[in-house]
Amino acid sequence: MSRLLFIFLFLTINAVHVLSKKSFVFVVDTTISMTDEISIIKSNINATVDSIKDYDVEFILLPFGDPDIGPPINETASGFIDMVHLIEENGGNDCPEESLGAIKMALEWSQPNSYIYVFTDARPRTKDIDQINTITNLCETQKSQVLIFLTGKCSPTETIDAVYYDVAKNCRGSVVFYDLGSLRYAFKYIKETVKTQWNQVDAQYDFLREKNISFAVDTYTTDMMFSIAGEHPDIEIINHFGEKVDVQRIINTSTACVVIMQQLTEGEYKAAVTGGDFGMVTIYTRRTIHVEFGFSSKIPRSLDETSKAPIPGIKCYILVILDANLELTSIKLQIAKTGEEIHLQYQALDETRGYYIANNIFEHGKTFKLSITARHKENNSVIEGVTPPVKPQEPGMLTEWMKPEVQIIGPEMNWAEFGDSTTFACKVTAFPKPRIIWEDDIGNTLPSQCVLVEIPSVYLTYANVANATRNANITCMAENAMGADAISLKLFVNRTNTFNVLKSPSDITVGYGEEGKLYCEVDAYPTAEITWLHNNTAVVENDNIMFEPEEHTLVIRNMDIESTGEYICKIENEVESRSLGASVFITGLVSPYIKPPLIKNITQPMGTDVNFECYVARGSPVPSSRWEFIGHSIGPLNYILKNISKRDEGIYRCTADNMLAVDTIRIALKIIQN
Ligand SMILES: *[C@@H]1O[C@H](CO)[C@@H](O)[C@H](O)[C@H]1NC(C)=O
Ligand SMILES: *[C@@H]1O[C@H](CO)[C@@H](O)[C@H](O)[C@H]1NC(C)=O
Ligand SMILES: *[C@@H]1O[C@H](CO)[C@@H](O)[C@H](O)[C@H]1NC(C)=O
Ligand SMILES: *[C@@H]1O[C@H](CO)[C@@H](O)[C@H](O)[C@H]1NC(C)=O
Ligand SMILES: *[C@@H]1O[C@H](CO)[C@@H](O)[C@H](O)[C@H]1NC(C)=O
Ligand SMILES: *[C@@H]1O[C@H](CO)[C@@H](O)[C@H](O)[C@H]1NC(C)=O
Ligand SMILES: *[C@@H]1O[C@H](CO)[C@@H](O)[C@H](O)[C@H]1NC(C)=O
Ligand SMILES: *[C@@H]1O[C@H](CO)[C@@H](O)[C@H](O)[C@H]1NC(C)=O
Ligand SMILES: *[C@@H]1O[C@H](CO)[C@@H](O)[C@H](O)[C@H]1NC(C)=O
Ligand SMILES: *[C@@H]1O[C@H](CO)[C@@H](O)[C@H](O)[C@H]1NC(C)=O
Ligand SMILES: CC(=O)N[C@H]1CO[C@H](CO)[C@@H](O)[C@@H]1O
Repeated sequence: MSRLLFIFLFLTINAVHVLSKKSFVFVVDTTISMTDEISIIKSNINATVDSIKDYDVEFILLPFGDPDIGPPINETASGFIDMVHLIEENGGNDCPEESLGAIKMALEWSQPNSYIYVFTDARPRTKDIDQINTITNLCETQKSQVLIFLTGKCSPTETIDAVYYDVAKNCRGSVVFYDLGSLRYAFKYIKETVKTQWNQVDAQYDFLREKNISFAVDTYTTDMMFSIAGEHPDIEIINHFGEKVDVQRIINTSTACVVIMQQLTEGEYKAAVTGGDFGMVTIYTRRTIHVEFGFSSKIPRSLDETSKAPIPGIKCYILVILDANLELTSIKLQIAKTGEEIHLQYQALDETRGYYIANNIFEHGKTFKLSITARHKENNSVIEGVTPPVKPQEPGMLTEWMKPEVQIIGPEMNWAEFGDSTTFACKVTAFPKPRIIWEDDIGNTLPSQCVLVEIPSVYLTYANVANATRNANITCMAENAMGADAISLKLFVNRTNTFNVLKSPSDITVGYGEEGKLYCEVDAYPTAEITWLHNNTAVVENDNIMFEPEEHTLVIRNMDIESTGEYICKIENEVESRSLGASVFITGLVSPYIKPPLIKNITQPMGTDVNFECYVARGSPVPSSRWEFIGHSIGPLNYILKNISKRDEGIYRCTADNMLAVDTIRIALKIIQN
C-alpha cells in the first residue's frame, strides 16, 4: 500500500511536463549466445511494430555486444523493422554482459514516458552495478518503463541476478524469464503495454509463493492489467463479495502470467497471486475521464454556445468540461498524422463546475484530438482523457437559403443583481447571414455581437444590458430575405432591500379656504405602497382631498375645519412598514359677533310697524343669521314687522352662526292698546 501511495505522489508532482513522442526502444543483446533468440525476435517484430505503429511512438534499436554498446538507431516504423532484420550476432560468448550500460544508454537516448524492452540471456557485469543509481534516477525523471526479457542464465545453477529486479522495480517494469519456446509471448506483452494508454504502472516484486494485493477501482478506472513473473505464476481477482472476477488471461506460461480486466465496476478488490517461488507483480491501471468540449470564437459560457468543431484560421476558444471533482492540469492538442503535440494555456472559467477555457488557431484540414490531464481534488490521483478526433470546419461552404430560426440559449428567465451587467445569448440558424436586433420592452436597442459558430448557417448572438435596474422583457429578432423570427427572454433584477424615506409629512397650518399639502416619499425595494389616514380613517379622494403621486403629496384644496386633525402617511412593503404623522391646523376663522342693540325693549301701539335691526359685526366664515320668534325663523337681518297686534308681543332673537360659534341678541316687544 505504501508503494501505491508513493506512485500516486510521484505521478502528481510530475503531472505537468512537456510531453513529446514516446520512444519504443529495443535493447538487444547481440552476442553469439543470442542467435536463437534473435531469430525469434526477427520473426515477431513485423507484426508487433505493425500493431503499434499507429500509436504515437518513435522506434529506436539499441544493440549491445561485447564490448560495444550501440550506437542507437533512431528510425521510422518500417526502417526499424529493416534494422532489426539486419541484426547480426557476433562477439564473445561471455557471461555476464554490459546490459546495464545498454539500459542506461536507452534511457538517455529515449524520450520521457518511453518503453524500453531488453532482450538478453546474460546477467549484468558486477563492475557495472554502480550504474543502477543512474538508471534509477533516469527512470524517476523520465518515467520510462523497462521490461527485461531474460532467456537464459549464465550457468544453470545461478539465480537471476537481483540487480535486474532493482532496475525493473525502479523503472515500473518487470523481469520475465522466457525459454525459447515461449519468448514469442514477450511480444504479446509488449503489444499490451503499448496498446492501452496505461497511466499508472506499479511494480511490486516482494512476493514469495503467495501474496494478497488489495486495490480499489474508482469511477475513472477503465482497464487494469496484472503481469506476474516467476515460477508457475497464477492470479485470481476477488471482488468485495469474495467472488472470483472474470479476467482475460492473455499470457499463461510456466514463467509469466498476464491478465487483463475491462469494464470494471467500482469497489475494493483483492488480487491473490501465487507462484512456485520468488516473483514479481506489475500492475497497470488505465483511468480516463469523460471530457465534454466545444468551440467558439467568443468565450463560451456553456456547451450550448459552442460547436463540435472549430472554425479554422481564426482565434477559437475551447471550452473543456470535466467532472467537478477534477482539476485540470494540462490540455494538449495532438495533431493527427504529424503526431505534433501542442500544449495549450488554459484558465478556469468556473472551477467548481469543472469548466475550463483554452484557445488556439486551428489549421484547415488538420484533424486533432485533445488530450487532457486532470487530478482528483480529494486524493490528487492523476487521470487522463483523450477526445475522439475532431476535424476543423470546412470554410466557404454554402447551403440552401433559409428563414432565420432563433433559439434561446440558457434560461428564459434571467436573474441579475441590481446594477449588474448581464449578457444574453441566442442561437440563430439562417442563410444568408441575417440582420439581428435585440430590443427591450420599451424599445431600446441593446448593443449586440454576432459570431458564426457553424459554417455556413449557425450564428450566436450576444446582447448586453450594461446596468440592470429594472425587470425587462428582451427580444432577439433575426431577419433575412427569407423571413424573420424572434424570441423573448425575461430579465429579473434582484435588488438588495432598501427603505429610504425621502420626504415625510410635517405639521402645517392652512388658512381657511386655502390649499394645503402634505409630503411623503420613499425609495424602497421591494416597491412600497403609501396610504394616508386622517383621524385614523383611510383617506378617500374627494373634491377636496386629492393625491398627487408624481409629487408624492396629499393635497387639501380648500381648507376647512373638517380637514384639520391628525394625518398619517403609512409606507409598507413585504419587508418593512413605517407610519409618519403630522397635524393640520386651520387659521383665519372668526366667531360671529352681533353688535348689541341700543334698545332692548320696544313698546309700541297696536297697528304700528316695528323695525328690527340686527348688525353682524364679525364672523369668518361669514355667519348665517336670521330673526326668530318663538322658535321660528321669521326674516332677514333688517326685518319690518307690520300692523302689530297683541299676539306679536314677546321676545325676538337675532342669531348669527358659523362653524365656530353662535351669537344671539334679544329684543322684547311690548304692545300697548290705544
Ligand atoms: C518483415 O519485414 C521485413 C522488412 O520490411 C521483410 O523483409 C520481411 O519479409 C517481413 N517478414 C514477414 C514475415 O512479413
Ligand atoms: C528520432 O527521430 C525523430 C524524427 O526523425 C526526432 O523527432 C527525434 O527527436 C529523434 N529522437 C532521438 C532520440 O534522436
Ligand atoms: C490471502 O487471502 C486468503 C483468503 O482470501 C488467505 O487464505 C491467505 O492466507 C492470504 N494470504 C496471505 C499471504 O495473506
Ligand atoms: C479518489 O477519490 C475518489 C472520490 O472520493 C474515489 O472514487 C477514488 O477511488 C479515489 N482514487 C484513489 C486512487 O484513491
Ligand atoms: C495456465 O497454464 C498452466 C500450465 O502451465 C495450466 O495448468 C493452467 O490451467 C493454465 N490456466 C489457464 C487459466 O489457462
Ligand atoms: C445604473 O443605473 C442606476 C439607476 O439608473 C444608476 O444609479 C447607476 O449609477 C448606474 N450604474 C452604472 C454603473 O452605470
Ligand atoms: C415580450 O416582448 C415581446 C415582443 O415585444 C412580446 O411579444 C411578448 O408578449 C412580451 N412578453 C411579456 C411577458 O411581456
Ligand atoms: C438576490 O439578492 C440577495 C441579496 O443580495 C441574495 O441573497 C439572493 O440570493 C439573490 N437572489 C437571486 C435569485 O439572485
Ligand atoms: C378630525 O379631528 C379634528 C380635531 O379633533 C376635527 O376638528 C376634524 O373635524 C376631524 N375631521 C374629521 C374628518 O374627522
Ligand atoms: C324690559 O321688559 C322686561 C320684561 O318684559 C323687563 O323685565 C325689563 O325690566 C324691561 N327693561 C327695561 C329697561 O324696561
Ligand atoms: C292697514 C291694515 O291692514 N290694517 C289692519 C290691521 O289689523 C286689523 C286687525 O288685526 C285690521 O282690522 C286692519 O284692517
